[in-house]
Amino acid sequence: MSAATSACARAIVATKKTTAARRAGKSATRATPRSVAARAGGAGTPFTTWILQQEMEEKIDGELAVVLSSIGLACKQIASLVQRAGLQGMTGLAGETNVQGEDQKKLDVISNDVFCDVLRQTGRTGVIASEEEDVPVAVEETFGGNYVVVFDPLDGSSNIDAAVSTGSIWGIYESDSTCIPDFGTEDAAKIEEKCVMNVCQPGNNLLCAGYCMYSSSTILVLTLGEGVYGFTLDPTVGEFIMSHDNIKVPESGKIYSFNEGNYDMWTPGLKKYMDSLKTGGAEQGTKPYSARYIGSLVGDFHRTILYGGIYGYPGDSKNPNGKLRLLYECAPMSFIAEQAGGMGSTGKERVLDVVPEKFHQRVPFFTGSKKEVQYLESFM
Ligand code: FDP
Repeated sequence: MSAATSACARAIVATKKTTAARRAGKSATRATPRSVAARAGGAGTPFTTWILQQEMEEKIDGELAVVLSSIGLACKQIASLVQRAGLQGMTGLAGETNVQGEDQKKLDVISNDVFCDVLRQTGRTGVIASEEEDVPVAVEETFGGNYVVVFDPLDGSSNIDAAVSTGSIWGIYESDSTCIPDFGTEDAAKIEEKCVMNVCQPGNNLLCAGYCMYSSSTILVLTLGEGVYGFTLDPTVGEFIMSHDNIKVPESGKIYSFNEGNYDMWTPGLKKYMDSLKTGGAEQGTKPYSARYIGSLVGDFHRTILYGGIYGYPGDSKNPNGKLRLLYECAPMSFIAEQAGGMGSTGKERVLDVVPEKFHQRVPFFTGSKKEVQYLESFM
């Protein structure tokens, strides 16, 4: 590790501390003035109004407000593309594979362009990092703010051709000033190194995490570290409207969502856990759990936080770290799950505590109701 890189690494740990302190300070010291309480949004509040309210209440700054509204715009554009995909020849493969060796669908590529374009155009993002890109990219046109945005523009895309639910997932971090690329003096390799350092932050540093589900409704769910809010797209006015005020995941729930086709490759402990669900789980002798698996993380996660239960993508003998990516899938979903009163775990530790070693790192992932995730952990 070069001297500059270690400086970045140290700076990022410092960022983590200041972010946590800021969060703690905010909730400890900020009283809610009466005028703010009167303005505070609930069900029926448009997303753009809600963002402005968060800014007025100093939960976010103006730069982050711009980034959030641009993500809302990207989600609307992708929702529209997903809906018309079958009619406009946007189903099927793009003919390329991404750095992880996965075949890219046409809509993967188009959705990635949509996300990258809106984020660049805000001028408030310093680094953007996508599942579909080999490495994180520095944004040259930054003129304010320097947020780091990690995203999976279209998750669950193997479902697209059958018109089954898909979604976008994102996480937003603060960048550290010592890791901001200098286009005037630094070469491409140095800039790339700084971008990777900026992106490889633990989920504990997340300022915002969210997803948008493209299904029978288009639903955008996010957290800024103080509760979880859901907004449903009203197609008649083209605006997300708050439909889920302060989502809380039930403490337990008898639904499990795993790709059980991998059973034979699982560890004996995990197999034992899975078998136990069929005879009542923690309360043996009671009714068996129900299996629900779409194979689209956003859809499966959304159902899990609303109905309770557990979603899991474990490691197995072929892929010890499972399939899901830490930075733009597991960490954002864990932040949301925790903010809703649930958990996000690798089976052995809290996902938000995992410090990424590389950009496309995978981790085993279990999330949902607290009691269900704790019960799973007791087998691991
Ligand atoms: P996809 O490959 O279709 O993009 O993250 C990838 C993901 O979907 C998740 O959305 C989904 O939960 C999982 O993979 C499904 O994987 P399996 O087909 O192995 O179950």
